[in-house]
Amino acid sequence: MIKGLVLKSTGSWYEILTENNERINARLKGVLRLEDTKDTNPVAVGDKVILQKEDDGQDWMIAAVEERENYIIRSSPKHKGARQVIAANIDQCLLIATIDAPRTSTGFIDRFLMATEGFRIPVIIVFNKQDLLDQKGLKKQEFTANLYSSIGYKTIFTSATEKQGITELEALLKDKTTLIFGHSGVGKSSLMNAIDSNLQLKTNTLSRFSNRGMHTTTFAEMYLLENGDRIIDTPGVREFGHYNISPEEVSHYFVEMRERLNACKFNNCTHSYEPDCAVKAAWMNHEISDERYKSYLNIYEEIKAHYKHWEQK
Ligand SMILES: Nc1nc2c(ncn2[C@@H]2O[C@H](COP(=O)(O)OP(=O)(O)OP(=O)(O)O)[C@@H](O)[C@H]2O)c(=O)[nH]1
Ligand SMILES: [Mg+2]
Ligand SMILES: [Zn+2]
Repeated sequence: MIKGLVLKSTGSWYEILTENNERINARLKGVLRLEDTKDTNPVAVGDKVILQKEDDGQDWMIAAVEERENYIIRSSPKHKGARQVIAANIDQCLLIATIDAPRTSTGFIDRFLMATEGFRIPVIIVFNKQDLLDQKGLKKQEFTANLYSSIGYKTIFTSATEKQGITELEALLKDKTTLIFGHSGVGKSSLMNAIDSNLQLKTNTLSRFSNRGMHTTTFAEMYLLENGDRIIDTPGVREFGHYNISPEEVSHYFVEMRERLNACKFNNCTHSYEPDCAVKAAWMNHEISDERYKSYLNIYEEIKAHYKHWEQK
């Protein structure tokens, strides 16, 4: 038996880097496949696994998955409780956001941040495709970046095509395992290519992102850069849901709310109609932005409606 690190998962087989530095393909042992789990994928990129030879003595299979330090999970609005583990054991995330082509909404950013806040995984918000912005777009970019830098998230500005901000981005990856995430077409693979030209990842060949349904990257995959840094490229997602979080818990995943929760009069405060609410008071004092407070209420209502819907079934 040897240990390995999952570099890629296609659902039916896994690409693994073994402790002997060999790249092998392995399948999942039957019992793991059948295990009672809500996850659509029991093994994800970044997982540390134990490998064993199949009965034929030839092929490898994954016999066990080591406990995860952390993971990014996304749940499906269609199937109650079905969850997809995007990656495990990561040091930080780059959330690639674009103001235009395609537009990344603050609601999408907030939902992604909820996925990382549970484990306190650091997130850097990267505003890519700067080169496409006019004065108005640049203003909007600055405003949006401010919403997040003011609550402690690092923000940087890049252009993969014009090679702007790439050195800064590269420095942030040093000695880390970084997950790169965002809508399809924001330039995730392009940024990785700009950082390391040896990668030559497939990118959308259209000069300007137009087709919303297009996904150029189809599976999450970890790449080992020459300098030892690791980056996980992921396929773009359209939506990000959290249906495993109860409505009352939502504010625990908003950093600027989390630190104020103890000051609310009621410990199950939903920060909407209750008296003596520290979150609402902070919002009224402009210490919490309109955008984030509104976003909180939207997500709270969405999750509440979802819970009701399933309770009635
Ligand atoms: N103008 C401009 N175009 C960019 C920039 N970064 C990427 N693009 C273009 O945007 C398109 C999409 O880039 P990709 O790197 O394939 O996007 P992706 O995020 O990997 O998309 P998926 O793999 O589908 O999730 C390509 O045509 C890139 O050339 C940028 O900074 N500026
Ligand atoms: Mg891609
Ligand atoms: Zn409150």
